[in-house]
Amino acid sequence: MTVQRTFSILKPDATERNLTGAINAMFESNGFRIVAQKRVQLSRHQAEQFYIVHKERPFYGELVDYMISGPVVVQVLEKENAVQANRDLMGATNPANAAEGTIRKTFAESIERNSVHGSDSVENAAIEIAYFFSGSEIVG
Ligand code: IDP
Ligand code: MG
Repeated sequence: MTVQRTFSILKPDATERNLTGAINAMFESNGFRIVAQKRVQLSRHQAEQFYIVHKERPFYGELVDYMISGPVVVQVLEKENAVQANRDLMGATNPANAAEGTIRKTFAESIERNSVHGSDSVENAAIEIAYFFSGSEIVG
């Protein structure tokens, strides 16, 4: 196992319900270190580019509207095997299918308003981290 970094977003449904501390507590109690974090309002362009892989999906337009509907918290999380470990802690995309104890089972409102984003591969983690953070903003 090697220490990895993954990219995380606390989505607008989480900031709206004042859940940023509760979700961060789940990260920290599960051994993640939050090595970078900032609260931002995404522009439409940023949200469109971030989710460009889903451009052809029927939910793309609504997803972009949702992601710019309020502030988000962008983060870098560090842990051994962080990418897969965070996918496991987040739970399934649809909270109806998410396991007990996962963030999405605990907090998500719907398949769209599912509280958190987490990178799905080490390669995408590096791309997503670089999209939002400069090297000097990440303090391990
Ligand atoms: P993930 O966040 O678990 O990796 P993806 O399939 O990459 O899931 O989808 C990105 C985001 O798009 C989801 O987290 C969710 O907010 C939204 N989304 C995914 N599938 C649907 C859907 O069928 N309807 C509405 N929104 C969706
Ligand atoms: Mg995804």
